[in-house]
Amino acid sequence: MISFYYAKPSLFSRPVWITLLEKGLAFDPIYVNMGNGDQFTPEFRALNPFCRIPVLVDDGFTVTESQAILDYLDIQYPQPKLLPHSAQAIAKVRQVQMISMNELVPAIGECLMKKPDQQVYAQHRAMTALNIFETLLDAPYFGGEHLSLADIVAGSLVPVVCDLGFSLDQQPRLQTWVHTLMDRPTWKQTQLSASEKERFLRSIRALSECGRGGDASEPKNYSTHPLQPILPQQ
Ligand SMILES: N[C@@H](CCC(=O)N[C@@H](CS)C(=O)NCC(=O)O)C(=O)O
Repeated sequence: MISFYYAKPSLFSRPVWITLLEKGLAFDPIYVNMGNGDQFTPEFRALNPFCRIPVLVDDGFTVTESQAILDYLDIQYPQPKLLPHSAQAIAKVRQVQMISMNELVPAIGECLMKKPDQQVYAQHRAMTALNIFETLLDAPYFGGEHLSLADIVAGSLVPVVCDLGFSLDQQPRLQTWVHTLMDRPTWKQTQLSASEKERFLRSIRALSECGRGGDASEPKNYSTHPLQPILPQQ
């Protein structure tokens, strides 16, 4: 049996969640309430000493790091295959995954935190990623006819970028692609509700105002943090 340790919202958990659903796998979702500090318990630390989600445990085998989990799932459970075979196609999927994780995730974080000195670079970073995606897209998906890990990873982030006020008017193919993904049952099932989204944004704003956040390596203990009640609950 697969155990999936996740949170909602979590930009890193959602691609794993979508992948489990796209493959039709049975799994046990274990919610890690980061507002309560669940990630710091000895039990969770034993799974991931970095105290981060997502974590996947499959029949006693533990994998951390979202992108490693995606590779594991696609090789261990190849139906439907989400990684292509040719060198060029794999390079393209990886390029989209890496740009998503290395450029879009920090850009989203910087835009959310609204630190004045970071805004111009964050916006430039996000726009550059969107423009590259527009040129790489081979409709309907990055890999043409078939959904791939590129769509799952970028498709968990680009809608967030749109929520932050970025327009896709200059990226028409990407705009159609976002609509195509949002229509898939797996995107609908893993989408934040309006109230979850609002709570998330409030918690980020509050963290920003009290000068915390922005550095995921900073040791935190949310269990004693005064903002804990407004962090998302499940
Ligand atoms: N590189 C990791 C990043 C995971 C990560 O940073 N997860 C965040 C939640 S989205 C986390 O667990 N943070 C714990 C904390 O802030 O205490 C991955 O891709 O899985």
